[in-house]
Amino acid sequence: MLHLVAFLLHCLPLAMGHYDICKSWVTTDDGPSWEFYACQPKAMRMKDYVTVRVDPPGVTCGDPPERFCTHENPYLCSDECDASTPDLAHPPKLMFDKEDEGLATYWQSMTWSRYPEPLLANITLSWNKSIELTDDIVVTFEYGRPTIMMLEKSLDNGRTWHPYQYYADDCMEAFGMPARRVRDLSTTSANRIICTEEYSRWAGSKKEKNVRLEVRDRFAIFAGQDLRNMDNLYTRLESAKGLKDFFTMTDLRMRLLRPALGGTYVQRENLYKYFYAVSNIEVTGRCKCNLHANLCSFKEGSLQCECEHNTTGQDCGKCKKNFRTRSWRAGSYLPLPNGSPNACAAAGSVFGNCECYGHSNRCSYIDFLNVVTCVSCKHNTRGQHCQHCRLGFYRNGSAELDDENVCIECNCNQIGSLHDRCNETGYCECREGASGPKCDDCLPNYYWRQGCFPNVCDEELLICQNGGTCYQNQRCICPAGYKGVLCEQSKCDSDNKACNSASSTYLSLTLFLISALILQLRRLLDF
Ligand SMILES: *[C@@H]1O[C@H](CO)[C@@H](O)[C@H](O)[C@H]1NC(C)=O
Ligand SMILES: *[C@@H]1O[C@H](CO)[C@@H](O)[C@H](O)[C@H]1NC(C)=O
Ligand SMILES: *[C@@H]1O[C@H](CO)[C@@H](O)[C@H](O)[C@H]1NC(C)=O
Ligand SMILES: *[C@@H]1O[C@H](CO)[C@@H](O)[C@H](O)[C@H]1NC(C)=O
Ligand SMILES: *[C@@H]1O[C@H](CO)[C@@H](O)[C@H](O)[C@H]1NC(C)=O
Ligand SMILES: [Ca+2]
Repeated sequence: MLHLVAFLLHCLPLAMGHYDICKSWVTTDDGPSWEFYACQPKAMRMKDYVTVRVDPPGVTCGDPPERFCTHENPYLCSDECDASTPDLAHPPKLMFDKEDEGLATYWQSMTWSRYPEPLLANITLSWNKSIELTDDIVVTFEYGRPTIMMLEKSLDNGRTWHPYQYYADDCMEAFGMPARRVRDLSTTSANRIICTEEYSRWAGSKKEKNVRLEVRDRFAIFAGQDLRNMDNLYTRLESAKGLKDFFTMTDLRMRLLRPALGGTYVQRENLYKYFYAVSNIEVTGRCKCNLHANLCSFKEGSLQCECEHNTTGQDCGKCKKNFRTRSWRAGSYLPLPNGSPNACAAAGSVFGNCECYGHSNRCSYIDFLNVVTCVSCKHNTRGQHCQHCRLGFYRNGSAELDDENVCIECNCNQIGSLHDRCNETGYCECREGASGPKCDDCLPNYYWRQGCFPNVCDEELLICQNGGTCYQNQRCICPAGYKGVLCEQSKCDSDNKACNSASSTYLSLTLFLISALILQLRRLLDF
């Protein structure tokens, strides 16, 4: 019995208890029926489902075979890496295998023989599925931890990447960031991206092998040190902006930027002791199923949520066909303890048969028209069935009507276009002189300046005369002595007096002005 209690206590934080059933058959006064709850799959060892890629392609050791030594034994370089000999090869898959007690198997890079060129390697893990971390990521390095590395993650299968955590023996020097520890973060900074020095300092290659991304410590900010108050964590995950996403990813990339040095500087005469060796990457997490599934299975090489609540998709991210009366919503951890399933509803279950293509949660009966219509169409749609796009938006012809992004903003240039509307292919109606789909360009022989205006001058027909230069098609900058739109007029032409040079004109003009001024002053003083 005591054993069992100890076991349960041990498992509690990892399993995180609740939300493990999606529905149950209950008997009420009205008879038996299904009751639905928010639900999520159990945490798993995610390394079992990952595909890995190591870059650059030739960075794995052993091709050609290479000798290496260790920091503890720097001059006994008898170890060998040979990709063609199974016993001596160190391929990437050894970062994810099951290890017999005491016998580490590891991926290893080539040595830093090209010093001072940096020794760089990327290890990219891809799940082709959104997953949510439930425990620390732990990367185990044999022969010493890197002195500089960073983690990046992607939420969109590797299309875009974001920094996740920085690691260095000197954060300021390596990344220009002050060193921080997760333990010092507060409730408002729980999803801050930090640089830590805790896992990069030399402490002997056998003693300190692990580099962590601390998930538990971040959970503990809300749930307390032993993660007892999970209710508070779930409440925060639901309400704090960006917090859930912080623990979510589809891909993880480790960028190894400088290997263990075993001291303060690199010994050029023995570069065979500098390299990376990773024996294990532990990622504990669950499939992200938007609280609509409690099972996640590995099918055809990919993880896939087994969706309930009439949802579908890899992450249960949309409603099944014919269940789109309401727009799709993720389940919610709240209210505690069972959450809200936010299930998709069958067409016809609300107000007869009013289809809203998933853009509205509500239908309303309009008495005098005797019609049922969708209320507050979202996603920039409008119409009785939310089947049209709002003004200023156009329909994406290749998207289904129930796609959240079916209406695309016209984005007409406010100055260049006549109005906000555009045609079915997104073309706006342009004012005179403007062109381009959004009317943000000018036709030839027009220039842009808060709208399109006909060129005043150019290099072809409207050439500035008498050595004038054309300024941005807007005006001619005339040399002294000439004026007119194209500098075509000599200033002397209009004077009756013959003027010899421009400067004499200016001089006489200046003299005239000064005398006029003196005259004015005199009048004022006399007054
Ligand atoms: C590692 O990935 C980054 C992008 O995240 C890229 O800029 C860099 O060149 C890659 N390094 C190597 C060694 O492939
Ligand atoms: C990723 O998962 C999707 C959905 O399960 C699947 O259709 C696709 O083939 C997978 N892609 C790869 C590269 O495995
Ligand atoms: C999903 O649809 C089925 C079939 O119509 C129905 O029996 C079930 O109750 C629905 N589930 C939810 C959560 O609405
Ligand atoms: C239109 O929808 C299709 C299918 O969903 C999508 O691939 C495409 O990117 C969309 N086009 C635009 C301009 O958003
Ligand atoms: C939209 O306008 C552009 C430019 O005037 C035109 O080429 C295109 O054919 C129009 N598309 C439709 C569907 O009318
Ligand atoms: Ca291993």
